[in-house]
Amino acid sequence: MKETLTIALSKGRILDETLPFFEKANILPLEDMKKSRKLIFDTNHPRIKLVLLRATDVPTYVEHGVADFGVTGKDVLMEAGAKNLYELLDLNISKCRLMTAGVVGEELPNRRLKVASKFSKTAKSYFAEQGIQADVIKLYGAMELAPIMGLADLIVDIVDTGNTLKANGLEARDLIANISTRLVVNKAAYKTKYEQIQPIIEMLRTAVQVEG
Ligand code: PRT
Ligand code: MG
Repeated sequence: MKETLTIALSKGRILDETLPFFEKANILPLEDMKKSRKLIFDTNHPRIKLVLLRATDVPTYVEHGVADFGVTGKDVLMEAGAKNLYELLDLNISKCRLMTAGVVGEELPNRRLKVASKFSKTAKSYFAEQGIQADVIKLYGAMELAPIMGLADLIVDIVDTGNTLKANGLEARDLIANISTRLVVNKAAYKTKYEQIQPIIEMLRTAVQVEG
């Protein structure tokens, strides 16, 4: 018997680029996901449902197998450290960079560094790999404030144009990772529902824009 497959999408900025992407792959929600207040959507495929989650919750739903697939940023996946899923495709959308940043022209102090970030686990392992002693302070937003207010010497944040950093007197320093949106699948579902899952992967694969 064929089962329903559930794909968890990330709300917000990623959704804006995910919807045209899914359209190209011919997976179409039956309602406007950006206007509706619903969280579960039927699609033009009777056995494919879409659910709308906060980006950081997508790995959790996929790891627990309540969503078969998930679409979220590499930054979110790195921070979640999720092990019960496979990363299948780079959708090549919502591209940005995860970087360290500090106050323009300011040298780093000669002591253990203070680093503020929403990506606290990623930041910790990055500085450990670099052999740099650092205490990481977890924040939930407005990271740009931390160096200005003296809470931290550096932040770890997402940079696209660099305008946000610049507007706050900060500059990007080191690249931690290039980020884009990924398609992930629950490990068990990948095995048990393989025949149903494979055609969906193919539909999405054909929609991936390869940049020349
Ligand atoms: O905002 P909220 O806390 O509710 O959720 P969220 O931040 O998780 O969601 P959302 O909708 O902001 O989407 C975030 C995801 O989009 C990230 O996980 C990335 O994978 C991806 N992405 C791509 C970005 C950016 N580009 C981006 N520029 N996420 C955030 N930014 C922010 C960044 O945090 C900084 O404030 O934009 C600012 C930097 O942009 P520039 O152009 O000024 O450098
Ligand atoms: Mg945001």
